[in-house]
Amino acid sequence: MELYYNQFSPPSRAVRMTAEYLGLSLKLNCIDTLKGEQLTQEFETINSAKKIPILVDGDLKLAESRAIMIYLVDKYGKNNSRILPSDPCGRALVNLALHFDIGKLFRSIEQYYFPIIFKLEETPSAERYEKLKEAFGILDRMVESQDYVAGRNLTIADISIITTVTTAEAFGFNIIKYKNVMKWIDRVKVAIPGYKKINVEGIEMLKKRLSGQMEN
Ligand SMILES: N[C@@H](CCC(=O)N[C@@H](CS)C(=O)NCC(=O)O)C(=O)O
Repeated sequence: MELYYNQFSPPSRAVRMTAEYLGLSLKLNCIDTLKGEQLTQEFETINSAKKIPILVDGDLKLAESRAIMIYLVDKYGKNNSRILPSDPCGRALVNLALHFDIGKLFRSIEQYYFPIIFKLEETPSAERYEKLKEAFGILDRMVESQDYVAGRNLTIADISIITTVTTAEAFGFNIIKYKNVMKWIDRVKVAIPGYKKINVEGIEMLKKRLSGQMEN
């Protein structure tokens, strides 16, 4: 199985940590999106949307990190019903958290920070900042009365959301006042195999790249 990825990319890191959790080995092909390597014709034949991550497993070329994570557990994760429950109720809660991540949390981070990072707007949007804080408020309440985002166990939703949250932090978002999120981070980072090698190293590289970019 091959993964087209980048260490800076939060969804790529989520897929890699899921594979690590399942004990799967992936052939890693690094795509430098800042150099536009995802825009080549060769890459377009793998993913017409020109985005990473992409998993190639035989004839299957699969985009969207959350779809990839579900596929990996469904196909290769025998006896891993904890990380993605097979009962409808448990799975619904994981789906809920994954949809919250892509539709609200990651989206609000992207909408607030990308114009600042890529210098597209002169003034940061106060309205989008409120939306970002609202999303973190929802996450904080999600982990107020349960240890993980979808219940009592670590699931792929935690793996996806931890990459989103740590990316927001790298962009400069202050998460300290979200007390339940802070406690959840401490639980999640020790529960995910390969967290340090994959997520921490990726975040450190991202921070270095961002500070270089800020200096330009
Ligand atoms: N929802 C997608 C997001 C994919 C995505 O936006 N990938 C970024 C890197 S994190 C990318 O490939 N950007 C290159 C571009 O937009 O040209 C997922 O979770 O896989």
